[in-house]
Amino acid sequence: AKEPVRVLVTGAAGQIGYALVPMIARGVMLGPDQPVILHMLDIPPAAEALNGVKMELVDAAFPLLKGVVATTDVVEACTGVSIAVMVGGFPRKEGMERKDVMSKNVAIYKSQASALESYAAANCKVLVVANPANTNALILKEFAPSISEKNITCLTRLDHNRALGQVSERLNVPVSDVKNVIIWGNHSSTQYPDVNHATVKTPAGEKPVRELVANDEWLHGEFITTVQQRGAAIIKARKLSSALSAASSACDHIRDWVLGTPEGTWVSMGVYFDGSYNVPAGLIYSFPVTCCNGVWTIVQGLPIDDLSRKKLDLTAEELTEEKALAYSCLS
Ligand code: NAX
Repeated sequence: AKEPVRVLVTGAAGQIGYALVPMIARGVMLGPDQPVILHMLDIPPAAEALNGVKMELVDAAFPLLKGVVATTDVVEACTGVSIAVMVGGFPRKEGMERKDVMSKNVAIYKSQASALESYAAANCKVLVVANPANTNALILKEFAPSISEKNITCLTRLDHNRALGQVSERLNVPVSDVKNVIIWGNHSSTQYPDVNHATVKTPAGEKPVRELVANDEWLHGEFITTVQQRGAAIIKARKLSSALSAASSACDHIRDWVLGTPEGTWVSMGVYFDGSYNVPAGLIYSFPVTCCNGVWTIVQGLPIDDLSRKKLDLTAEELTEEKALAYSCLS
């Protein structure tokens, strides 16, 4: 039998946490034969709610779940974890300045970076979900210099999955037959959902999405804005932000990273990179990646047309500006 893997979820008493921890305990993230020990961190005001989640995990009697640590102590939470899913953060509240929200999150990610660096297992893989996800991940990277930068990522898989879902609905094909969309850039409304290389499995082989949709107006307009603004649409409908889809996508992100992407398929991940596609280095930016043996690699050499180029640059500019704002909060 496999040794249990310790998985940290921060913000575990929140909405996404509540959807995510049962998925992890069921094997959705690391596979149906991988036992897990869940480490759940939240802040003192949420301690009682966190304990309630722990009680429910016990009550659900998940066969793969070999232990639960529910704590408000960052050191205890980080100790020995091989996977860290960072969902906890400070949300933007009405009337708050961007700089104030950024400054709260910078402080959180700076201190949690240090705890992970000192107490997590060697080679711990980190996924930042909490917004601003790319910049929180960048701060975490800066303050955990001994964690390989290849091991610090942020979630854009939800946006990726939303793009697959929109193509599937439009063409009335199963979502599992659609692949290789790309989310470029920031997990924000400047992200660029790109279908130029996406395909659909048909009885006659794989066909480009562009050819099957055959409607550039939709692809350049409504498709992009629907994906970019899907988060807001969910809030409007549910009066709460996306949680089950965020949790499911976080599992997809870690599963594909650890267990590998299928041959011929890529996924989107926010990663720290080397200036691929002429995007300025020094950012956490979402790219198409393939994963093998626990290592992601950016898919290289995809042709980028003029329209796409502008969109890749626009979202990079926003990230550069966010980075400057985050750094200004450090002084
Ligand atoms: P909730 O407010 O329901 O939960 C957040 C939890 O984090 C709370 O329980 C809070 O007490 C806890 N928390 C706050 N500060 C903490 C700290 N320093 N250490 C540990 N825990 C802390 O938010 P939820 O809906 O679960 O969303 C969580 C985060 O995900 C938000 O930042 C949200 O913006 C972000 N999202 C990111 C997405 C992505 O695709 N990257 C999509 C979904 C989501 O909007």
